[in-house]
Amino acid sequence: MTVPETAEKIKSMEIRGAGRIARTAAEALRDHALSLAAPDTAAFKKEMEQAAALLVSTRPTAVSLPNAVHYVMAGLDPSVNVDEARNGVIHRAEQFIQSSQHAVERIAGFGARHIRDGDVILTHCNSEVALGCMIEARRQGKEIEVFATEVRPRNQGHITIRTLNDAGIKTNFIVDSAVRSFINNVNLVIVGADAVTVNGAVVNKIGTSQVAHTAAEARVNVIVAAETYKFAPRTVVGELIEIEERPPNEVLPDEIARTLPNVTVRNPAFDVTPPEYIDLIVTEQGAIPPQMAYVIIREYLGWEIGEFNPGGG
Ligand code: RUB
Repeated sequence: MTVPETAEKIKSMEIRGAGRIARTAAEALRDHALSLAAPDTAAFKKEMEQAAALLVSTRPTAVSLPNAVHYVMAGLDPSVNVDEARNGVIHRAEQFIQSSQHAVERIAGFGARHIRDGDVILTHCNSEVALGCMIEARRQGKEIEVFATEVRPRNQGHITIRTLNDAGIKTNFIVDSAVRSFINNVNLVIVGADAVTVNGAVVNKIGTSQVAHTAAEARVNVIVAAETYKFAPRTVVGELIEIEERPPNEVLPDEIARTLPNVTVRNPAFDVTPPEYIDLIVTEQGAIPPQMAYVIIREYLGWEIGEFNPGGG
């Protein structure tokens, strides 16, 4: 798939979910590097940077995307010949894809440890790592049951219930607004993340903060499953995560909206759950309380407070 094709598929959400978006972007950069007929390293670098910028511009919230692109592009050494520069990019892209897949597997293992036999788990949206934890728990023989939300407006819950069904997990499908009605039937919430900030706030599908708030009120633990590349280094220097606002017609058909001139449809795709509502973030490096997010950013993404690098990811 070409870079513009990949960018279009990420934008239209044919490819979605923060981990998949990151791996697909790394693949697109690898394939672009392979096929580029650049006369020299400077021209190669320029073309690669344009491709990287196009990919990063597709969806603003999932930090895994700029983190992946930054990781891959760091393999491009401008001081070597064009073939060496090409190999550098290809190598880093392969490394990212492999370590991402490995991270997803490790998180499933770590997350499953926090799931007990008989647990009833609520999940929101469609997260491969959150689902990975549940599927691994089931594989270990734990009898679990899941409540999965619908996830308006894009219905990612439909993907979630198919995956759970196929894994043989007893599942209840509910509308988003039914979370509070069922929270007392549940004893654990597990969700994924698009971004984790330095103070341990989690950015995930719109509605996650309502779910977490409801869980906190009911004293139900909330676990977030997130690879380290979902942690946002630039929040260390005070940058905020941009919340993507998607087209109104995802929520209300244009033909109805047209008849309602006084109505504005707002469609933010993500929201921010404060660290107070989160008990644990499970990463491939182990489980941490949200307050330890800075350690992940420093140790695994190599960002120190005070080392502000304007060109970095
Ligand atoms: C997806 C979403 C997921 C996270 C984590 O939103 O909010 O919970 O991306 O997913 P969208 P994963 O459907 O708008 O991309 O664990 O698969 O990376």
